[in-house]
Amino acid sequence: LAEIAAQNLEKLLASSGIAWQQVKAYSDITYHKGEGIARIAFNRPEVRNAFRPQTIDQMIEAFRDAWMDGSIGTVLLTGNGPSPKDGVYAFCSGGDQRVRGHAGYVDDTGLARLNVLELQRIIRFMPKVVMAVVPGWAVGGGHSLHVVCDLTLASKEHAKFKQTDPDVASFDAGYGSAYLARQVGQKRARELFFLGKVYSAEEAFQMGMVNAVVPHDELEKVACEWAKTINSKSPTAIKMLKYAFNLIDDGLVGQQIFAGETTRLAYMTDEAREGRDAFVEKRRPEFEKFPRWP
Ligand code: S0N
Repeated sequence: LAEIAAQNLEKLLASSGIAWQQVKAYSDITYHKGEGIARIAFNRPEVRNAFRPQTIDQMIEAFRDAWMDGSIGTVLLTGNGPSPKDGVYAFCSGGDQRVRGHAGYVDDTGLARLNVLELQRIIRFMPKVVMAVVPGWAVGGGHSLHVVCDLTLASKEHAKFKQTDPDVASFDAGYGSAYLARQVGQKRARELFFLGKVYSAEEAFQMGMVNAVVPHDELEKVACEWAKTINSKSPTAIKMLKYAFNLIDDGLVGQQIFAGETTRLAYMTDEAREGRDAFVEKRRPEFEKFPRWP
């Protein structure tokens, strides 16, 4: 099975047309970079790419690396596959129910965790575009991850969207539900969670939670084309737009992030240099030299 999974991955990576370089070998994910794009993928296709605490720890490490790497403009979040057992594709089927304890998902040390929420915040707050590339099932916490991504591309033939949270007595009461309602409207979001129906890529597109439906064999290629287009644009403009889109839903944290970046831009002005230099040189700052822009 491991050999089949490895062959599937090789085929998948080749289909993008990018000469990917593996960044680091992990047990539960794969992480590659190429041409300004980071590709981070769940790699447990035999369980529909369900995540356990270490899966998310590895994701967080990869995402933080992509965040800090100035050569990376766009991150693709996807799920490797298909399953070597039955040929079914998955983006992610949410928390691994086999390691769920009384207070979260239990890691190797016995600690119960909900660290997927930290991953959601990284996707939301990082200054780069994160695109969910959905080749198959996006379910439960996996569905919420696609919701929190900036963009979603879905396989025409195999992508399926479903919210099972209430079936297993868990609930993402943050971005997974409330922000989903921003995307698809209150009635549709409530339907998704209250009924737990399965939606095709086309239905998800019609609802407004998928940007494009792509023939399965072209999914990785199209995702990389979109990423290259995004990467060709002004990084500052893209970053500020992402934070502007986030701001209204993220309250004071959204304001803090947007404002922090305006501070960075202000630091780059002569006016800010004058403030710093005057302090260091123990003199009065000559702010009168600078215009009050209308
Ligand atoms: C994905 C589904 C619909 C696919 O159905 P299909 O194709 O019929 O496959 P199956 O035969 O069901 O599955 C194949 C094998 O994969 C295993 N498997 C699938 N999903 C999981 C999973 N999530 N955990 C563990 N194993 C999984 C199957 O058991 C099967 O294995 P074998 O071959 O050994 O029999 C279907 O599989 C499905 O419905 N899966 C479960 C989806 C689900 O309920 N996920 C959990 C939902 N909840 C969360 O994700 C919560 C996330 C979270 O952490 C959180 C976040 C914010 C706030 C709170 C929480 C919180 O947890 O409380």
